[in-house]
Amino acid sequence: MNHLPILYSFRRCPYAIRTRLAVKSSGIHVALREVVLANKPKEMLACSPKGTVPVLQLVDGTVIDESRDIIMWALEQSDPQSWLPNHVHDEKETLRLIDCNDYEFKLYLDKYKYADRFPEQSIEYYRQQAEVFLRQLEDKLHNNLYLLGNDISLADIAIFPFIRQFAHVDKNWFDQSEYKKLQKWLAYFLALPLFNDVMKKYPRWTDDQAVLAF
Ligand SMILES: N[C@@H](CCC(=O)N[C@@H](CS)C(=O)NCC(=O)O)C(=O)O
Repeated sequence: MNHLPILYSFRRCPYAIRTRLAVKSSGIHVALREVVLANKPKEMLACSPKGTVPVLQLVDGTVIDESRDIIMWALEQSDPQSWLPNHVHDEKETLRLIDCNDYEFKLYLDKYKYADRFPEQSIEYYRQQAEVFLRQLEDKLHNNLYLLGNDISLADIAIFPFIRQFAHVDKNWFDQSEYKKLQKWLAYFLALPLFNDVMKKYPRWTDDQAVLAF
């Protein structure tokens, strides 16, 4: 019998990072199970056969296996930092930005990161395609400190782990790029205690391990 919901996670996965940020911010306790993607635990695959992290299994057996749904599950119960949008306009813009991140930017990010596996185009081409999104974000940050205004919101939290991944592909290129506001925005999130908290290293979960309350 589990007393806590179980969160299957992988430390460096940007979908898992944004989910851990929301869960941590909500103050809801879960049992963390750190997964190795090349060797996923059968318990995780039994509850979510599609095999992506993050996966949340609630105490009543309900499974939530999309990062956005887990984020909403957490923040709708408790949102002490007011990340959820509270106007229809902000809600639409949040969704638009996260869709753009997840369904367009992420495709080019993967090709940029693993350009040798996609020889149809050059690494520069993939980076330029990804830059379309960077430019959008940079424009938003010209008027505001954060993507939706002068307060941190779900859009920032859901997107910065992906920009972090992009920046790490070629740190020198990113640091010298024209995206000055975005560089500062990213640096701010990387220095947040909450981010460092959710990036702590945990050993790979095995079924004889004591519960790691997160
Ligand atoms: N739409 C999913 C995407 C999650 C996803 O793709 N996670 C990657 C890791 S970053 C994964 O688990 N990939 C499966 C694998 O590499 O085997 C979500 O938002 O939760």
